[in-house]
Amino acid sequence: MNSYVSVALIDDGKEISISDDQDNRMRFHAVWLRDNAQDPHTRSAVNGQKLMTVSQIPEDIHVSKAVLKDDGLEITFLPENKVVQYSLIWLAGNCYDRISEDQSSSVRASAHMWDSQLSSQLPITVYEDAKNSPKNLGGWLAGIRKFGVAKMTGGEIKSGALLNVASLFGYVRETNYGAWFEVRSEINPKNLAYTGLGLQAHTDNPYRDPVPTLQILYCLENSADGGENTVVDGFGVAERLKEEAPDEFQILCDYSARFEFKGDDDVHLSAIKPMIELSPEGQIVAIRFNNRSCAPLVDVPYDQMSLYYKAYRHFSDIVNDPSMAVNFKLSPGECFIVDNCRVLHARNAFSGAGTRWLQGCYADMDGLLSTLSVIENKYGSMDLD
Ligand code: NM2
Ligand code: OGA
Ligand code: ZN
Repeated sequence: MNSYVSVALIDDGKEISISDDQDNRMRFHAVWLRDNAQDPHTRSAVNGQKLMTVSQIPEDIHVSKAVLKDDGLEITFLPENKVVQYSLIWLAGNCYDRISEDQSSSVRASAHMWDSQLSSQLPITVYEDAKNSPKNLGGWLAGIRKFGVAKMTGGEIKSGALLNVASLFGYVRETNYGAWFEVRSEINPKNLAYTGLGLQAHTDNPYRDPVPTLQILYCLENSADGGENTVVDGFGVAERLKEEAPDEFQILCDYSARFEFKGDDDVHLSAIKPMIELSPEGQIVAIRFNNRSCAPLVDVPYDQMSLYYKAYRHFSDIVNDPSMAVNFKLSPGECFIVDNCRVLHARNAFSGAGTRWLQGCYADMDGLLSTLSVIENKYGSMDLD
């Protein structure tokens, strides 16, 4: 840790500056410090939740005194005349006084992009191992955080067994398709997934807001000809589009597409969202791509429509590029999970004498990341590198 040697008030105590022996400084605003006080009147000692609202902070809040003590900082706030202790490690860990943001990557910090080379390193574990070992589970979940996809083998070959996978890390998201759904060829299919047709790589349910952020597809039988699965890193596709044609990348971010599903008489879902969604910081946060569920695009201005379609086709061509794809054929008792805001999944058409029967369910990333965080707080980082 740096050793901090001096603290100074700026602008009559509306800000402070803490300096180390190398003359590096961290500045903080009085209102930020007051809002982030850790004392039991500001935050519950029982659950860590904040007890006060921002309106309760005096508008003229300022620091009247700031004193370095061992590895802490003691601040006196006026007009409250309130004394609060801060740990310097905590302040350094939460410092927002940076010269410039690291713009090196435009995707989520935890995401490592991949292409077909991931085949040999796809995160994979055995159900019983993940169930019995928090570290094994943690490693698998960290793989999902990093690559947005993982496989699991050794599950029970039994209807509903996919729910055991979901409960390793979180909660199923029930939808109009049920808590889980049968993915097999049906006579009057309410969704093209319930046929033997091939499905271009896609994200599920872009017609839903919010979209399910995870999907599990679990194999019970796979003896038909075909029916192999493919996964593609949608962030990687978007990044490649950005490199190959920045204006095309931008137009898929700038205008909303429309997605819709009404294959069932009592369901009419629709959402107006871009195919590439960026955060306010310009990082890719979600991809929505599903040819079967695109509604007429009416939010793109007339004079931009040609470019939009050029970009949409280019994105689709990259999605279809075999150099981006990881392929596998699931066996009974095996499943894969995808980050449905990032990784696209496809299947080849299937037919013939055998049977193909998968079950699927949705779940959410918040629960998965929470479980992973709890494991990491106990055992340390689960990232391999
Ligand atoms: N199913 C499998 O998003 C989609 O419509 C893909 C979803 C029907 C739940 C298929
Ligand atoms: C789906 C889907 C793939 C498969 O159900 O959403 O994409 O392997 N299915 O059947
Ligand atoms: Zn799907």
